[in-house]
Amino acid sequence: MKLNKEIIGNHNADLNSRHQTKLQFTASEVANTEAIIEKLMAFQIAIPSWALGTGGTRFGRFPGGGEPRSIEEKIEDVGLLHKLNQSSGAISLHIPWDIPENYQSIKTLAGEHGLAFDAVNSNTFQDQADQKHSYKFGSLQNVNKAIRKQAVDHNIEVIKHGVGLGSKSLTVWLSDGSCFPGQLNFRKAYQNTLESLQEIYAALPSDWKLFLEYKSYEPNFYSTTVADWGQSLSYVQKLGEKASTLVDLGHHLPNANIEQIVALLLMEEKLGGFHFNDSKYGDDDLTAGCVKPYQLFLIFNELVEGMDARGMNHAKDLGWMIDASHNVKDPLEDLLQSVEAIMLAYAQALSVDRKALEKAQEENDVAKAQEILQNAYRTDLRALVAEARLRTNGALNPVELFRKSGVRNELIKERGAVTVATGL
Ligand code: PSV
Ligand code: MN
Ligand code: MN
Repeated sequence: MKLNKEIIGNHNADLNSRHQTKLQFTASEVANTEAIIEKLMAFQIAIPSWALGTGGTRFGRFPGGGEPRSIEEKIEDVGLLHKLNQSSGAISLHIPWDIPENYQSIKTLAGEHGLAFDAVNSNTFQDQADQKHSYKFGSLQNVNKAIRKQAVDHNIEVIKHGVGLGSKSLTVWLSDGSCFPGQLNFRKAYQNTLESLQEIYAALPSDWKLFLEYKSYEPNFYSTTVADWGQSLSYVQKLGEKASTLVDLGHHLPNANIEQIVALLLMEEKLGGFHFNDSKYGDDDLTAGCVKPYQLFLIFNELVEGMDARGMNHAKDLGWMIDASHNVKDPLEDLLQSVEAIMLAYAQALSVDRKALEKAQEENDVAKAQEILQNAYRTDLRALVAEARLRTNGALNPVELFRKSGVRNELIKERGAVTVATGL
């Protein structure tokens, strides 16, 4: 047992008096602290199985020690995160980086850690050793029907794994596109992709959802067949009710107004969920909120505004997931930091005085509207996020406890000093 209630309890007892002072101050500054804490307590963010190892880039990879070598060890790692923050209660698998074999025992193990299975992800952007056809020129868009069929069959296989584990959604990200002008007939590529997606959609169980991720470029650098939110929306509207768009924060062209995209997708009832991460340049997959925390807050501001208006539940109605990985930090510390940043942005958005904001907007009082948002963003709400953890038996300071309790060393002893988790 790497972390138990006693260790967490002692850590909290040590930090509690300082925490209470901060909490009281925050409560004196913010009107609705209890309501915010309650929402935070219910909030869960799924952890991708591929973020549990050091990510690497195409230039090199520097694996850390004690990385998980199997699905079981990945579940154990997410279980550790969840014990620390009580907000990471789901894991998202990527097939075939993960190949679940015995559904029952994997489900039992996840249950012991209090984890559910979030969206399953298909992979038609790499060739696998046992694969008949190559995806070099695309998968669902491919000019060759046999290749399209292979990619469709793979997605159906992924759905079957998800059904075995109790997952309720499939996320499709395609690297399909072209590298040079003239390589692709755009309309044919669109049509082939649509027909392939329709076949996958037809295989979805009735209570499942399909999320279609978009990305403006990479690995194809001239065109991408699902390049932006408008293109994703055009596919999912044709697919039907169970299909919606997934917003990965790193998949936009520079300076895109992501919060406006979020508002429009919500309005169209086609916002399926998120891959949270942050970036300076492109799809950098950095820790959520590490470069542009104000943007993260503005995105949550639209979510709170748009979802509350239609009675949606933030904890249940959208797929919230992290999609970040990197070369230089302990992946578990990084994930704890991402979850914290997301919770904080959510708390800040919940603290916005909506009535006052609406009034300022109706009166075209630009400076006032800006003041309201900036005031919410600049008020330190970290004590509320910590309090939500305290009330759910998580740790007041997860990163500090992770370090102090020597969890990584225990993992290294158990799994080895050089281990490579499966993933990109
Ligand atoms: C592609 O860049 C992506 O964001 C998709 O979500 C993939 O499934 C994931 O990264 C793989 O790392
Ligand atoms: Mn993603
Ligand atoms: Mn990405």
